[in-house]
Amino acid sequence: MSLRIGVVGTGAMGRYHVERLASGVPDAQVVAVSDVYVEGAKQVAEQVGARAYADGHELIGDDQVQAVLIASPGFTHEEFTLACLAADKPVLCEKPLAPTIDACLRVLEAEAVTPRRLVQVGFMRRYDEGFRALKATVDAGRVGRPLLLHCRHRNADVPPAFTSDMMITDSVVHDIDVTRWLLGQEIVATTVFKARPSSLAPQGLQDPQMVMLETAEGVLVDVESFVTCQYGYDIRYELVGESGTVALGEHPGVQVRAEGGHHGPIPPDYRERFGDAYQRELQEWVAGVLDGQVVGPSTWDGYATTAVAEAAVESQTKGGRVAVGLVERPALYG
Ligand code: ISE
Repeated sequence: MSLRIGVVGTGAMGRYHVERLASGVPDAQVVAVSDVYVEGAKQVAEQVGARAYADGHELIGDDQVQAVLIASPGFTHEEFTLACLAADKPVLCEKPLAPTIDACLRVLEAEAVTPRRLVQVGFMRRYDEGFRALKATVDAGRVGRPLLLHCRHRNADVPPAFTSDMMITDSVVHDIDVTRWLLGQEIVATTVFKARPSSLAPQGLQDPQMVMLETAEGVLVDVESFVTCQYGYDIRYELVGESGTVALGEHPGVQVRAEGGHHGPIPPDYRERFGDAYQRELQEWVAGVLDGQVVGPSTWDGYATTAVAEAAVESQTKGGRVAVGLVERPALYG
């Protein structure tokens, strides 16, 4: 039996997911796509034999659609996720769950009163083999009790409209999610420091920034966000425990020593670096939904991450340490 999926949004991420569903998830069938730019939706629909809609709500209401993937712009996520909940359809929503705490809380409140989870948020790093190995190492106690976590998050470049707050709400959100997932703790405070801006960054972009996170049990986390590093997409982590360290991403791929030098590949962007993770995310989501369960990153994770990101943006604009307060965790989220 295959899962009939509707994809809302056929911009870059929507197309990417449609291609991956069509080529790498045999148990999935994309039966409908939608986009406000309906010509774009029609092109994608033709490639996979799906129906095209201009309105995501019509797609969600289509009886043929059993589950929905939302890849439209972040500010539309709340309304489409709420519509999926009202229609009792499982949904994989690209990050962020929603751009504001209030919007996330509305989704949380709508889902928390239902008997089972329907919403999964697209934090795909949790599906990356390297990140899973990192977590397995920490969980097995091989480096002792975690004390510090160093995260480096560098992009070669960003689109012209990219702003300093988006460095947190679009990029660092992944590191916020990984921190909570890896350590199994909430983040209670954040402070953002600004380095002198790179002369290669667009005028007005505060790049790079250091985002400090403090967890409930006192682990200190530093996230370097550098979105115009020029040389490639570079994600590196090091967790420092009481009796050892565990690192990720220092030397990805094949390393060559030749011609008096030492060379290794650097992926150009996140789609290449996390291609396998996106694929696995889709495969596991489809398998889970067919099995009647949604177990990936939850609405609670989406809410907690946005709450930390909002606090970090406040620290970025006003300066100083900003505490993060969360509502009580509903029973549905364990
Ligand atoms: C992008 O939106 C992503 O989701 C990537 O994973 C992240 O690394 C990048 O910085 C974001 O712009």
